[in-house]
Amino acid sequence: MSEAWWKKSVVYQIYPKSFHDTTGNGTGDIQGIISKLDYLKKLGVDVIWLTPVYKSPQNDNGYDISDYYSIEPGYGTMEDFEELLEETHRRDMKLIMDLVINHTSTEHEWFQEAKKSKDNPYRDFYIWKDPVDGEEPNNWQSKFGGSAWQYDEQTEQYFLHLFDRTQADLNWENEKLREKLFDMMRFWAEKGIDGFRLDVINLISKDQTFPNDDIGDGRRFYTDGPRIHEYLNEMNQEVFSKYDMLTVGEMSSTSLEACVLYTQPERQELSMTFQFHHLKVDYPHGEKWTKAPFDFLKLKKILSDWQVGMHEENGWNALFWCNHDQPRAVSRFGDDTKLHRESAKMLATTLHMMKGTPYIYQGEEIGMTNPNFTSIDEYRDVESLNAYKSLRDSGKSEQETIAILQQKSRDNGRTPMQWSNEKHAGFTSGTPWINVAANYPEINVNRALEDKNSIFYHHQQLIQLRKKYDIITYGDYQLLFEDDPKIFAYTRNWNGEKLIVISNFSGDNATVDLQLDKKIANPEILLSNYADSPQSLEQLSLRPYESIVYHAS
Ligand code: TEU
Repeated sequence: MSEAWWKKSVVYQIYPKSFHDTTGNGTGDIQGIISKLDYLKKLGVDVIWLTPVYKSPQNDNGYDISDYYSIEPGYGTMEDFEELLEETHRRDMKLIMDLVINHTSTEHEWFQEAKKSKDNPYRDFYIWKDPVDGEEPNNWQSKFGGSAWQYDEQTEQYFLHLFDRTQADLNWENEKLREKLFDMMRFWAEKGIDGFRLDVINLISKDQTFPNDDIGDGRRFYTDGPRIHEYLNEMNQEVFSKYDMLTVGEMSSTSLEACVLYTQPERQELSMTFQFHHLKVDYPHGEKWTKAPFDFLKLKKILSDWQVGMHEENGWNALFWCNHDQPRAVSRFGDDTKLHRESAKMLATTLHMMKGTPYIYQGEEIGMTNPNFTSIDEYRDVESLNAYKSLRDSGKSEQETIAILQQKSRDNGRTPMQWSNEKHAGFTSGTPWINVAANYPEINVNRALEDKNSIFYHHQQLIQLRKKYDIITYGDYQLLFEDDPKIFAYTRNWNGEKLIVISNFSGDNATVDLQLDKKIANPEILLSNYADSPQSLEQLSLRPYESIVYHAS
């Protein structure tokens, strides 16, 4: 097996529902993805991550799977999927599937069986508890709001759902269930896919005493839970180790210590992990549903702690600003109006020059922005609709509530891909399932491809640099100017080479002196987002969102 090819890869995430529609029904499909593979090849990405395309009632856009072995008809057929896999491989790219095995849809046949009676053979595939004093078994909260328990009238027990009430948590303590899941994973591996993105995989092992949480919402009793490393190691032995795979775990509310353990190669668990702490720097006191600026010093500290911590312990980070659960990075950390191009490029550079495997979320490569929907009727996401209701119930005005959703809703990242300036941005000939952002005449793929200074070509260059300079993959990481309120700067060192990455995260000028510590002789500029960036590191003056990569050896 080849040595960790995924360390040198860049991954592109596709949210099929919003990527490209070829049937005119308003939702994207697999043929739509196939028709854009040449575009992805041109960008230069190595791997495609497909968010769930399995059969699903779509209450959570496919994260509620009702059949792991078939393709959601709205997206196409198994033949379409096989064609996609083949066409991806033909272009020397790889494909990883999203796998949701913390829970299934309540429409899954296992659940349909399980709810029939307490002695049904599938009952124990899920987590059922008796009421306590006529109420929920404990106070654990669903991540989408409300109790994590749903009462079943017929069998007079509650079942656990950490997400929507139609997403029932699986009982990983049950060995038979684990075997079934590993069988299913081998089915996809045998088809020739190149890996898995494992949805909220660090939540699968729950504290079996299911205690009440006096100080929180219950997450400390199932996050990185008691048997998690054992389960992942078993999954690795049963599935991953038999193939040459990229496996990335989505880790909810995890810790650096846990992610080191998940990714150290000798432990044989996963290739890499997503952590989310850097995307909570605009959640004051941990509260997501409030409008707030982001804390820049905290952002630098979190990303840097993970860079250093994973490097020192030989773990591996997945690097990302965006995904289908997050607002658009350029709207969140940059400037999505006047300095759109500069700030989008700056964000990309800052992330892609770090140690780890970078992920680009569809549309990020052209600087897609939040859509700023003005009415609740434009929102689709179950989490946003729940939040809207509870914010309004708590007394917030309509206007305040919409302002919060405009900043925080997951729908910000789910608007249709902007391909052209045609109607609906060339996404569909029908009516899109969610509105297209109004700025598509300016921000679209066609325009980006025609402009050699576009955000698209900047991403292309970043990917090419990764291929050319091993230091990007292997170098260490050191943060500079930790307390500077505008500058994010770091160095990477490897084999006598040095990279210096310096980014102005503000819309003002900013000055730093990189020669303060030691002289760096004749650095060359590998990449910048301004045409004429300064060569000298002494008294470096950066323009708004200017971002430069220097290389010295
Ligand atoms: O998300 C897990 C998760 O915990 C979040 O990122 C979630 O969106 C956030 O907590 C809400 O505030 C994964 C998927 O990426 C997401 O789309 C699914 O809805 C979720 O799991 C359930 O499967």
